[in-house]
Amino acid sequence: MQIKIHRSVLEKNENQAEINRELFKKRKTLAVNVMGSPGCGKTTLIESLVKTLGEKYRIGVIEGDYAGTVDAEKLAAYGIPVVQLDVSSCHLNADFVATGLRDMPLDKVDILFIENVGNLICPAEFDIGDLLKVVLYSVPEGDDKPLKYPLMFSLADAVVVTKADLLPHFQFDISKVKESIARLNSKYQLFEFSSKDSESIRPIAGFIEEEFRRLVGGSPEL
Ligand SMILES: Nc1nc2c(ncn2[C@@H]2O[C@H](COP(=O)(O)OP(=O)(O)OP(=O)(O)O)[C@@H](O)[C@H]2O)c(=O)[nH]1
Ligand SMILES: [Mg+2]
Repeated sequence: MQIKIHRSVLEKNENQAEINRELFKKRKTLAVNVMGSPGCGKTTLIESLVKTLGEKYRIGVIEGDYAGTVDAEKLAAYGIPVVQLDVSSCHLNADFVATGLRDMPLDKVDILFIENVGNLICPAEFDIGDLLKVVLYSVPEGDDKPLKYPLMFSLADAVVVTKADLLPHFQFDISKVKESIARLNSKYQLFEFSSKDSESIRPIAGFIEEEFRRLVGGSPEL
């Protein structure tokens, strides 16, 4: 009798994700998976973090995009290493990230932001081996999204409510959002961010610094 075993796509992905995670730990690079729907403000937040953390930490970016290099070009303008991945799919996977890492000088990068493809479903299902998951959620999307996309919100280490300057113009109840996420996730932290308020990046940058110390240890090697 012959038994054929097919490994699932997700199992194969898990294995590569663990390899990526070990590499990040070994190189002392905090890999941050930045997820959220299209246009929620992922690139804007990364840009703001590059400006805030860039003097103290060596930052790199992997840009996963379905098409185009607009975001990669915007971030490369800061003189940091940027690798573009043309994903042709609705999410990054661990294999693809591993391919991108071949062009990323990890031993010279303290914090690696990985901008996932804009989507609230698939990126949650495919572990890429990151050490930290930051989920962005913009005010115009409405306050019911944790109920509709629970997996994404259940995995988040931090949820950033973006475009907070638009709160007066939309029906968006922050306390309702907090309650919905708390039912899914007991460890997450919530932040509000607006690109119009330069101070709003500080608590988020502080959180990333704390996680850098906790997860990869020590201080940056600048
Ligand atoms: N009012 C307001 N607009 C914002 C804010 N953050 C981002 N935007 C705008 O929202 C649009 C999308 O921002 P991006 O940062 O490109 O969003 P993204 O999530 O990277 O988009 P994709 O990569 O296409 O999924 C741009 O026009 C930004 O200027 C904010 O805090 N307030
Ligand atoms: Mg973007």
